[in-house]
Amino acid sequence: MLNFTVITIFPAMFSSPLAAGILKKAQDKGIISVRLVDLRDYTTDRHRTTDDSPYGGGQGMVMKPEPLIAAIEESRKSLQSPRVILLTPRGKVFNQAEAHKLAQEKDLVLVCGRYEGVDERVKGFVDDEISIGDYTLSGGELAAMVVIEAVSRLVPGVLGNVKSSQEDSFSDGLLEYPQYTRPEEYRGVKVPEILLSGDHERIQSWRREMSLKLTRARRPDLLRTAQPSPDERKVLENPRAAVYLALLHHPVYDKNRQVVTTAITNMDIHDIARSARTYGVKAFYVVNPVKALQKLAAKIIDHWEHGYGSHYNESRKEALSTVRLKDTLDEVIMDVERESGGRPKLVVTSARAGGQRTSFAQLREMLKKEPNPFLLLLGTGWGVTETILAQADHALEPIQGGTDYNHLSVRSAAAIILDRVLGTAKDQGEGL
Ligand code: JD8
Repeated sequence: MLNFTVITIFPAMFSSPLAAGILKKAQDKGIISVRLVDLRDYTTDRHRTTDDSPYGGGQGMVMKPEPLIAAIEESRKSLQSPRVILLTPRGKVFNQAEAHKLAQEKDLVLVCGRYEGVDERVKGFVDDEISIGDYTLSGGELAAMVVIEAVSRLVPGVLGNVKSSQEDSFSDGLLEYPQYTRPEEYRGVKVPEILLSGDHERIQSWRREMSLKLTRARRPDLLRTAQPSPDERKVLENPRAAVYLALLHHPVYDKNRQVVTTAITNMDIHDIARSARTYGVKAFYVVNPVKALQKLAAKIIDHWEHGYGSHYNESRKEALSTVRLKDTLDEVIMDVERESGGRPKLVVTSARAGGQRTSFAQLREMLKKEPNPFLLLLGTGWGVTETILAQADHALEPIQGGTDYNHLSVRSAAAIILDRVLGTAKDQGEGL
């Protein structure tokens, strides 16, 4: 049982919506009740005034505090522990999760303003402020009605069966799949074959797929909260060029611009491997021609892939299985070509400014359009040599932090680059 109390100067606005359909039935069954409180009954002057002109001037009228607060205090006295909610465009935007929370309450008091809104001091007498969305209404009444309907549907017994509220749009965070009824063909448009098949398992998975695809197309923001399963993510995946990553230890510059070979570091291998695995990089090449260093790296990897470490930490093992040791960049290119069948586009990353640079957004777009794999090259030391730069198809724009200090570790740069190129944060596109 959930009781709504509505404080308003227009109780009549609620009559017809409450006198039809599900809400009428729910009241008849005694599962919800709605008490309409006429704010004018809490005025004290003979004109029953609820508004007044604003201090400081300006157009329109403001709801006086006294009648509103008298009505709220009366409700608090007569009810056990009601939740008092002011409907206002400044409130927290109402959604299905909020509706679920409110459906747990016993008594909800909905306070409706009009005109230019309520005197600021009323806000100290309410528990919550709610808005139903970013558009302008003339008062809180229709907003209150929306809250009453959305919340009532979630009160046990209001909907015929328990299932229908769980099958709703938003209950699983996705948009509804397409619905059809008779006739089988209407003005040349047929009902999808599968819905006539009687195969309920296939129908269910078709509907789920439709929901996911529709949600991606219309409301990609919802996909984030819906958390589709790995199988469902597959359904939504956009084909994208394969991305490989290489950490180049030779040829690179030292700080005096001498061409050198840098040492392999344990932490670079581990951390970049984990980043690579996280962002779906096909393989992470560590390029170093010094056999002794390669041996050391191989030993580290073997420990985590096959040795004691493989049992100790499964996810580390999974990440390190993407690591491949090579002598030279040419060998890497050949290996990528062997595996993927296409010559990789070479993308260098460099902290140095200048030259024709490809932006991160441009690279993201290229990955969607180009059939060839991409090889992202990370330099160690003081960066890749001019020779390598000349070989590259693209030079990525440098990562900039907006200060004069520019000394990211290669591990950090790798993570930032991978996120910018392959990440799926809210403003990076698709939505998954
Ligand atoms: C309460 C007065 C109108 C508000 C001038 C004309 C909710 N999602 C929503 N949009 N609008 C409201 C809402 C509007 C209201 C009142 C709720 C009381 N107005 C005023 C201030 C600016 N307009 C709402 N919930």
